[in-house]
Amino acid sequence: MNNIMDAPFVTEMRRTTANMYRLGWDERNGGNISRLLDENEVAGYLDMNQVLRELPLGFEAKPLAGRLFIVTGSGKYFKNVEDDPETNLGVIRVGADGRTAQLLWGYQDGGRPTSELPAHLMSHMARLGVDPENRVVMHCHPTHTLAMNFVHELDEKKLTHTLWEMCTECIVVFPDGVGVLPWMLCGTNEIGAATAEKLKAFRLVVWGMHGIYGAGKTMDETFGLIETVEKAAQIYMLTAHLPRLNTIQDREMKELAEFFGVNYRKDFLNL
Ligand code: 2HA
Ligand code: ZN
Repeated sequence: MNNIMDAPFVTEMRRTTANMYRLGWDERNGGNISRLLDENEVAGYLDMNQVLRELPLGFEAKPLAGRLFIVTGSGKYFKNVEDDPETNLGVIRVGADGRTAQLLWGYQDGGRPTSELPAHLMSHMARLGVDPENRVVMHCHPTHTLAMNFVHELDEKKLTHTLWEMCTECIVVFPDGVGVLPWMLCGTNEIGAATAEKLKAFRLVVWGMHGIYGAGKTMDETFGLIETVEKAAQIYMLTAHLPRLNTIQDREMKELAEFFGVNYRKDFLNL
């Protein structure tokens, strides 16, 4: 058996959480990541018959029965993942009944998966329905995106439009736009279901006055989506209080989307 510390999926989680921590997106225990693992990625690193613990999910995820995920731990700090992945991360398999998580590795201090596991697993189910290649769900608290939530209308069309206006490439990176949920209690099945519903139409969902969710095929795609929103929000926050002399026009955004061949939310432009 190979050492799981050398597994690419562990290295990727260590690097990504460290990167997000240093960007200031994941203070204290803020943020969580889950990545769906293919069985052949895990084979060779883990004995699939050795279940360390069984944890109740508190909801049903039957379509994910048997699927494997690497997930950040509840209450754990992104700051600490790099140095101690075995305490701060876990590999779980969804049980045959869809109601339990079987721990195969990690959470070695007796911990459990993120409190946002309902939002993560429901989001995986929703995204897989739209894109069978979706693998990653990521949540964090990026500073400027959050700041923008307090001074900009939390309306999907208006928020997406403002973000698209802030960087030339935004409409190309997230042509599907950004979904928005109002402030809701986090860690619940309700916010999980609401997030998953939004992720059927968007790969990005803002949780009003809390943070953001991203979903994608790879860690890079998902990180890149959130990074691009955060960059646009930063430009917005640097300029919102100043007179606006120039702006990218809607016809120019249309030109960009058409040139790069992306399927964009035409109803989010005012043409
Ligand atoms: O896990 O970010 O939304 C910490 C959070 C909850
Ligand atoms: Zn959060």
